Amino acid sequence: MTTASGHVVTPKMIGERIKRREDPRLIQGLATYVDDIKLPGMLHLAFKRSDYAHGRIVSIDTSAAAAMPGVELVMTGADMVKILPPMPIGTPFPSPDHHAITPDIVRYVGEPVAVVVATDRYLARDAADAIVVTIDPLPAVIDTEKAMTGQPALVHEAFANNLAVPYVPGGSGIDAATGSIDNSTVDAAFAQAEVIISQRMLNQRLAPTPIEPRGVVAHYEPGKDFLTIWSATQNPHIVRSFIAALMGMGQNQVRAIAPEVGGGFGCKINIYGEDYVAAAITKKLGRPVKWIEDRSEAFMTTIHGRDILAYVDLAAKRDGTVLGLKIKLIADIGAYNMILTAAIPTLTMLMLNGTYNIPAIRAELTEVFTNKMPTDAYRGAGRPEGTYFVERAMDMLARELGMDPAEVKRKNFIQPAQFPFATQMGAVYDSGNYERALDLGLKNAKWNELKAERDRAKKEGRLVGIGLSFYVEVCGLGPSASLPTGGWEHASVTIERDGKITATTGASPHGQGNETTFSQMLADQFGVPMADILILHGDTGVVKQGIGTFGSRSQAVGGTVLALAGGKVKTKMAKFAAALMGPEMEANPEALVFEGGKIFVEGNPASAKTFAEVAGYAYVPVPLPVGMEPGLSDEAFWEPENNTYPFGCHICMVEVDRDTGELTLKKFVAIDDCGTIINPLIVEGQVHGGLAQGIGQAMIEEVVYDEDGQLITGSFMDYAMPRATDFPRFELDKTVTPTPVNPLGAKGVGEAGTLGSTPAIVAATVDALSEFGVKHIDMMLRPEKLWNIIHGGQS
Ligand code: MCN
Repeated sequence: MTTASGHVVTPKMIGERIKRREDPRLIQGLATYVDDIKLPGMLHLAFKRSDYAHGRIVSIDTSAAAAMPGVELVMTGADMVKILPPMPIGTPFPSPDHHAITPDIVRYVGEPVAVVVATDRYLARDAADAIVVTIDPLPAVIDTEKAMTGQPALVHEAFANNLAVPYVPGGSGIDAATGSIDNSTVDAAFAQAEVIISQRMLNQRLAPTPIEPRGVVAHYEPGKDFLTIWSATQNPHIVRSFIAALMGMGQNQVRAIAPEVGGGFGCKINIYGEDYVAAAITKKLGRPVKWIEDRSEAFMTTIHGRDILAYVDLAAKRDGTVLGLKIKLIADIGAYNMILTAAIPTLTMLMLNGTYNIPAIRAELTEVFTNKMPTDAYRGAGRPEGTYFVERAMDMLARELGMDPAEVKRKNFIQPAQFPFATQMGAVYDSGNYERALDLGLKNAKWNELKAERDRAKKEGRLVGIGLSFYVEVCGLGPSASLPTGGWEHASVTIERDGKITATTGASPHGQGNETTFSQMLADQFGVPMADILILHGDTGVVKQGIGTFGSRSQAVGGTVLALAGGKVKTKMAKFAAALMGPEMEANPEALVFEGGKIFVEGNPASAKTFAEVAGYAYVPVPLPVGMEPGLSDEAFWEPENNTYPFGCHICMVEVDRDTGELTLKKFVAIDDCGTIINPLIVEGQVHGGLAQGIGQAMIEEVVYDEDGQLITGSFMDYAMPRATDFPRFELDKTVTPTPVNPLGAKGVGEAGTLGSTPAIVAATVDALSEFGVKHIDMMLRPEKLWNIIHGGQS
C-alpha cells in the first residue's frame, strides 16, 4: 500500500488472520524432531519396566541381556544411585525420594527397573525383554479414599495414611500471617441458606497423549566436558538447569535443545528419569545415546492429568443468590511428586470463586499417594477442575430452583466495576465483563430457540439437553512470586547487517504458532514485512535465558518482553538513522517513522533510509555517533505484576440415544475473551484444540487402572482420543477485555477451551436425562453409564 505522500506502508499485522509460518514445514514432513537426530556412533536405550503396581524387587538377572551381541551396557537402580531432585520445586511439602531407576520398590506399572544400552533400538528392546526381574508383590493402593486410611498399604513408608499433602486450607477467614482460620463467615452463610446443594464429583484421570511421545538424545563430549541434550520439552532452559544440577555440571557446560516438538499439553514440562539416565549414560560411555518413548510407555509413564475428587456444598437463597461454598478436594497424585504435581491442585483451589461474587468460601485440599503414574500439568492444569466443580454446583442449584442456569449465573457475576477483584481464594482478577460474554453467548447460540427445540424434541420422546457454562482461569504465569522457576521471560532482537531481523524468545513453543504471532508483532513495531523476520527458540545455546511455554504465558509474558527488547533496538536504530540523515536530524531521532522497510522523517519520504543502509552504518559506524556503541542488538527480561484472567461462556446441545445410551454433541458455541488478540486464526485454533480436549474428557477419555493397579487403558484401542467426526462445527466468537497487566492487553488462550467445555457438556447431558431424576453424572459420559440411567439402573 502507498500513501498520498508516496511512501510504502506495511499493512498492520497485529489482529490479522495470518496463516502459520510453521505449517508448511510441519505439513510437508520437513521438520526435525528428536527422533530425527542421528549422530555418529549413537547408542540406543530401552527400559525394563515393572509389571507390578507395587512390590519389592527380589532380584534382577541381567546376564542374558548383557550377553546379547550389540549390548554395550545394562544398568539397574542399584548401579545408578542418583535420585531426581526433591520435587516439587518451591513448595513447602516434603517429598519422597524418586529414583530415575528404582533400586528396591516398584510403585506403579511401568516404573523403570533397568536400562539397556545397545547399538540399535530393536536390539535394546529385545535385550530389555531378556532381563528377568523377580518382584515380591505388595498390595496395590488404587482406591483414593481408601488410600487415605492407609489401606491396603503405604506407598511410601514415611507418609502415614498415604498423605502426600495432608491438609491445605483456603478461602474466607484465613489469616495468611498466622495460618489461623475463622470459620464464622462461612458458617453464617450456610446458616442463612434457603437451599443447599451437596454433591460428590470426580474430575477423572486423563492421559495427555501428544502425537509425538517423549524423547531424548544426549551427547557428552569428554574433550570439552560439555553435554548437549535434545529433548522433546516445553522448556529447554529448565531442562538445562535440572540436568546440570543432577549431573553436577555447570549450567554453562550443558546445552538443551528442543527441536520441533509435536505437542506437549503440559506433559513435556517435566524432567523425567529417562532424561537423567540418558545424560548419565552418555557421560559414562562418551558416546551419544537416544531414547524414544513408544506409545505404550507414553500411556504408562508420561504424567497423567486431573484425578481430583470433590465434596461440594453450595449455599444459596431461593432467588438464586449464592451465599457460600464449602469444598473438600482430594487429589490422587499417583506414586511420586514430579515437578508440579503438588502444585496443580492448589490451582484448583485458587479458581474456586469462578466468575461469581461468592461471599464466603471454605476449601480444603488433601493430596494422596497411590500406585499409579504421577499426575502433573495437563492442559488447563488445575483450573478445569475448579471450574467444573463450581459450574456443576451452579447448574445443580439452577435445576433445584427451576431457574434458567444463565440467569442464576448472571445474578452472581462479579461486575465490571469490581475489577481488579480480590477473590476469597487469594487471586486478584485483572479485568472482566462476564455479562457481555454471556449475552453474546446467548445471542449466538439462540438460547431461547435452543430451549424450545429441546422441549419439542422431548415431546417427541427424544433425549435432548442444553448446557451453559462459564469460566475464568489464571494464566500468563508470572510474577516470580507465583512461579518457583521464575515468572519472567527473556527476549532479544538483533537487526542484522543487511537489515533483516533475528529475534530470540525464551518461550519455547511446541505447536502454538508463536513464530507467526511474534513475527506479526515485530513487523508492526519495525514496519517491515514478516518475511524479513526470523524467530529463534528452543535452544539454550542460541536463546540466552528463558522459562518456557506453559500456563498460557507465552503471549502475555513472552510477547511483552519481545516488544520491550524490540523497543530498545528501535530506539538505537532511530539514532543511527538520524545520524545518517545529517546534523539537523541527529538531535531528533524520536521524530522518525519506521514504515515499509524504511526509516524517514514524517511527511518527507525523500529523507528515507532503508533498513539495510541504517544497519550497515550501525555495524560500520564511520563516524561513530557520539555516545553510541556500534551494532543493533539488545535484550530484555520482564515479569508481570500479576497473572491474567481470561474468561468465556460455552453453550452446547447434546442428544442421548434412548436405545444405546450413546451421546452425540449437536451444537457447540464458545465465546472466549483473551484480551487483545495478535492473530485471531491462531487463537481460534487454540480454542479448537482446547475444546477437543475438554469435550474428549467429558465424553470419551478416561485413564482406568484395575484393582491390582494394571493400566486398562494402555493404548489407543482402549483410551479414546476424540476424532474430528465426534464434533459438530464449533461456533466461535469473542469479546475483547484487555488486561492492564501487560502493555499489549493480551491474556492467554492456550488452555481456555478445556475449561468451559466439560461442565457445559455434563450440564446438557443431565438436562437431556432430566426425566429420570438424575442431578449429576460423573465424567466420562460413556454410553453404558447413560444407558443404565435410562433403564433404571438395570444392566
Ligand atoms: N495468542 C494471540 N493472542 C492472545 C493470546 C495468544 O494471538 N491474546 C496466540 C499466541 O501468540 C500463541 C497462541 O495464541 O501463538 C497461544 O498463546 P498463549 O495463550 O500465550 O499460550 P502459550 O503459547 O503459552 O501455550 C501454552 C498453552 C498450554 S499451557 C497448553 S497445555 C497447550 C496450548 O498452549 N498445549 C498445546 N496449546 C497447544 N497447542 C498445540 N498445538 N500443542 C500443544 O501441546
